[in-house]
Amino acid sequence: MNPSQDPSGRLLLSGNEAVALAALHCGVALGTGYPGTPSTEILEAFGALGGKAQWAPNEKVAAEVALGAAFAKARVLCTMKHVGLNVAADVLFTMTYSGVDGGYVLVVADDPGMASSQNEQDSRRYAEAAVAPMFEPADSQEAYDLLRIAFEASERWHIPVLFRMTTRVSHSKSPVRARFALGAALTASDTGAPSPDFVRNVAARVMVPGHARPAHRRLRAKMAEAETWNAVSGPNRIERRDNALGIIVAGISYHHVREAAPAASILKLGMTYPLPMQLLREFAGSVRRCVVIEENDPWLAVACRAAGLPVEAKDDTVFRFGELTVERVKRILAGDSSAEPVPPRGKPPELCTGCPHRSSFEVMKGLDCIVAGDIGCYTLAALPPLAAMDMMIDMGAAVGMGLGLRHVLPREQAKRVVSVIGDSTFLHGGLPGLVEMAYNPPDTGHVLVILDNGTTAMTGQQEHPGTGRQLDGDGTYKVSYEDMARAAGVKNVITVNPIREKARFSEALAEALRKDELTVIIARSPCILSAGRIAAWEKEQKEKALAAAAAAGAAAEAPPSTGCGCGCGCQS
Ligand SMILES: Cc1ncc(C[n+]2csc(CCOP(=O)(O)OP(=O)(O)O)c2C)c(N)n1
Ligand code: SF4
Repeated sequence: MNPSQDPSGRLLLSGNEAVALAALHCGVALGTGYPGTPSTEILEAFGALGGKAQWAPNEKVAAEVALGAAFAKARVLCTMKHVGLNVAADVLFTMTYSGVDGGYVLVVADDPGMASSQNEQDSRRYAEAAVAPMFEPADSQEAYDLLRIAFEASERWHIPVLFRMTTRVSHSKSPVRARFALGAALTASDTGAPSPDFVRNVAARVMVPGHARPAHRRLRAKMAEAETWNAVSGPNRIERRDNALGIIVAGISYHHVREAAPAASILKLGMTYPLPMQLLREFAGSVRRCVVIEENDPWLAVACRAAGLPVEAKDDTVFRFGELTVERVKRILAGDSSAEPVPPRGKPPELCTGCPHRSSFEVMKGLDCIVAGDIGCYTLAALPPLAAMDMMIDMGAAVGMGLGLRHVLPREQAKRVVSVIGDSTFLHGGLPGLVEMAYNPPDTGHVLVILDNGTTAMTGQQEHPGTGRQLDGDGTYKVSYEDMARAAGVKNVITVNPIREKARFSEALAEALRKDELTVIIARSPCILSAGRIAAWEKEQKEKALAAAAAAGAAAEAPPSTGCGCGCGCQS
């Protein structure tokens, strides 16, 4: 992260960079998460700024690591994309009951329009369902400012809070005035972050029914307080202009509204759960026509109407889909739901030339496999010309879907079924599927292919537990897919290079499909975009190991550096 600065000292930052800088300036002790567009750069930038940032194997683990840190009174940041919150939902729904001791902000980045996602679910529904306060910035400055407010709210009500970004806010750059200079050395009194400390509180943290029942009541009481606070002191503002039209808005839609309807009065919300109902009521009653403008679901409009507010909403048959734009906001305000212009089709994405996934899918296509696939660069194998993947739903689903097909299909079809999953995706959500495969094996056996390209390529080549490197590139333990497959109970475990050993791969897969046994094939060859970086890192590690071994050997031969100098080993 190397932002430019204007003469007045403002930094040009993306929303994700602004969150990272704010986290540093709030004294966040730990940033954890799992990559996913549009959220990925937050942790990378936080690490680059000097924060302690680490990738977890999946979002649930990330949220749990963050929870442990927050139980120890630390300020903690957890990042993920919207579908990641599905994976972390189990811990989310109960950590709002338990509460936290330190500030806990879970940043969730939604993707209206699905620029790079499999659905356009709306995380505001999670705030309401899990009962977690939610903040929503409209641009980078707000992302920077609101993060501090979010930490303060988390510490005030001892509750994890959600911080909803959307693609446009995450990736657009706009000026930010920060509280501290870039690179400033900050103390705890600058950041306001408390020192980590563990204090036993079993009743609050062990969520057995006897503790969870009062915890639920406590949570609802906290929300009632939070709603009052939000209406009186929350990060919301009314911009009074013409009272003929008033617009209720949050997030990026605010900027579209300002351009589409410059004369309108606006209630701009920064905290969208719990909603400041009193403020909404006053605003709706102060304008002649009141319209809610929002991307994704009609969540805000439905909440306002349920409270009896006379607000208009967008036409959901048209504007529930995709991002809003200035043009679309003008159409909503004009009540124009006519067919929208269809944007020209861009060039479809494809696997890089020389990508190892190409060879792997050519092998599977050559054997007429029914492919239960997964999410990653390799999903592109579903598109022509390869057209070699039959299904993709969510991370880790390849294994379970393949097993389901095997259980019910007629034998001749079942014998063609292969589950295919990337290395990062396998560690994220595929491991329990591997265990299921050995626990409930189909009569025809099954074949699982793990595409080990040594990186999380799709989201920008992040590290994961199978690469042997941490987020900052430091070496760490590297898990073995071969050992995991054997430990789960799979008899046939084969490793091939899908490019250099393509014929062997094809023979091994054909043989595995013939047998009524369980087989895991690890197709190992680096992503070509990462190969140079990985090779350079491995070379550096080897050189370091050699140097360390040489130094250790020299030390063993040399007389001790302290002592009498006679070589006797005395330390006098
Ligand atoms: C629950 C969830 N979290 C994150 C993502 C974003 N995402 C899509 S695929 C992927 C991992 C891809 O890595 P890998 O399986 O190694 O395949 P590669 O892209 O390297 O081929 C990620 C993080 C997602 N779609 N769903
Ligand atoms: S980035 Fe890597 S894994 Fe993705 S298509 Fe290109 S070579 Fe293949």
